[in-house]
Amino acid sequence: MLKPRLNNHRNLIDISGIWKFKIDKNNEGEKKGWNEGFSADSEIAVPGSWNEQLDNLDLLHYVGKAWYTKDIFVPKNFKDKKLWIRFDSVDYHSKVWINDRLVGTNDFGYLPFDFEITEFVQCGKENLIVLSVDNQLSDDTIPQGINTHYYVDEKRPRDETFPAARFDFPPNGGIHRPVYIYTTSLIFIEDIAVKTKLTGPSSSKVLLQLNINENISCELVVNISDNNSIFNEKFKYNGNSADIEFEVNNIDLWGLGNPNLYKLTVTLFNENEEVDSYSLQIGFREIEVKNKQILLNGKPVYMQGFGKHEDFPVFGKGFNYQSLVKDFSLMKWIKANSFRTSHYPYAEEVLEMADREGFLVIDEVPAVSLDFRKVNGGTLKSHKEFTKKLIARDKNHPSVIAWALGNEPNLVGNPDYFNGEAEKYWKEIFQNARELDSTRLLTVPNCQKAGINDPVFLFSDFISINRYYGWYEHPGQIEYGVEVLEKEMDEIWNKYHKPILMTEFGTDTIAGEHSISDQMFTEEYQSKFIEKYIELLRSKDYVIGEHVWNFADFRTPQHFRRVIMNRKGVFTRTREPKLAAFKLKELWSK
Ligand code: BDP
Repeated sequence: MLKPRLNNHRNLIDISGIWKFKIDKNNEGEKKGWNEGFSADSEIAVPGSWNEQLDNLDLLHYVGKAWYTKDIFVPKNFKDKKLWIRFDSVDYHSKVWINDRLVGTNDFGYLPFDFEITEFVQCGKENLIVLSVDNQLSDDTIPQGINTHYYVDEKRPRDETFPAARFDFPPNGGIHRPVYIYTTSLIFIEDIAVKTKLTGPSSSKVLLQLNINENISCELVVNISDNNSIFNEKFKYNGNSADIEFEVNNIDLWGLGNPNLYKLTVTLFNENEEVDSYSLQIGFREIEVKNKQILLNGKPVYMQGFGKHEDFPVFGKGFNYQSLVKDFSLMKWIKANSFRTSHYPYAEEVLEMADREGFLVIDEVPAVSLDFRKVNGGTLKSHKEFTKKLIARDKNHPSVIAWALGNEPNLVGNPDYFNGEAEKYWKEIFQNARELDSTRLLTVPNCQKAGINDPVFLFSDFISINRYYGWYEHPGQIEYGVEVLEKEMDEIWNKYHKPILMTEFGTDTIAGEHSISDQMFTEEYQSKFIEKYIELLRSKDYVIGEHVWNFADFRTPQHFRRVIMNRKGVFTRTREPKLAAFKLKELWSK
């Protein structure tokens, strides 16, 4: 489904705000009929994680079930339309009832889901919405979950975190992005996919793939404009999907520093009556890998930027416009030109801003630290489905240049990872993604424990590596770490002949700690580590970019390795700069 928008044919109400909330530690809500309504423990802000809002309920580390409810007034004039509810993301599993009737379930966090609710709501009245949410992950969810007893079975009790997680960020729960009620006409445009292919320095082929909700014969008007209309034509078609191809001329390409965008509007006519229209921003650009380089519109680009997280005090993983604006403003200040949505899809508003500001984005499927001892048919199925949903949501963003189909598989360093099964798995995951989108690049950031024989390298368009020599390995020895890294990078290049992006490198740094000697955790150590790594990366012509880990400090599950947060941020969690921020600004301004 397309992102809901307000126009002459579509209504839209944002029903975020204050909802009622109840914890369901014993998973008894459904048995007790909470879907019919319940007496709440508390109120809660939506969007937002439940973890940092409700200290009186002690939810900071809570994993399990919780319930949300709200009475929503649906106006009379929504009658005679199709009505929908949309959650931009709920983490993780959720189930939705309206007026005590089950509307649907969703098992994919970090991504939007819509349910048609025309038959469920009463217009001109209050309607009771109830939602149950469960943030317990399992072997076959993406990302995979873990239970504390696994650590014992796996004989790695010292890895145990609380809450248990296979990754280095907390498995927060809640309604993390806005919730909408919206309408469409009875006949409406379900989806628009825009594919462009440059045919010259200022011309492009355009392939529009449209889905209409019904099999009809009708007319479509396609308009593309900036200030002036550059294309306007009528097309006739039959059925419920249409492929329309045409060429546009005199266009300005989308690129770094000049993110030219155009407004595409599709208007749908049925029996000469206008029944729907939808507009979205598009850009014309081309991305490819050639020999040692990555080319944007035929010219080499070097990526400088960050791996990030959606994480902010109190909001947790909840979307908020303030940190969206703040993070882009800091990225512009520091002269970053790109980032990775580590380790999951970010809010669509982030990609829209990247489109407008001209940032390159590597958009990540949350298959983070897949443990192949626990990978099963269900994991593969969820992974493919997740990829499909992500591409369906983000396919029209010019800023998205690549899909990261996971991050650091085999972080546990299991030797069986190399027995051929994982290779088969990744082959299928990459093939699936290529069939869904042949216009973007594919990669999976690799960890040191999977090493240079990681099967993800075989299928990637460019190689992504996360390395911490001088931190986890060879602690305190930056120069030696850089030597080890250089050897390994040369080896990777010689083996695969694919350009390399450094997707993670960094050191935990406590803002305010200083030292004249190389001393881990100080601001000077982080700054020097980053400088030395960048010096090496820039000396290699097969390196296509550097993404520092991380943009900002972020909360983690509890473990003796972490003092509340992962402190590898160049900015603190509240976005104050550390010394390294100034170093990066200097290096990235060159
Ligand atoms: C890598 C992971 C990332 C971690 C980081 C670290 O990709 O999620 O936060 O290392 O340890 O393993 O700081």
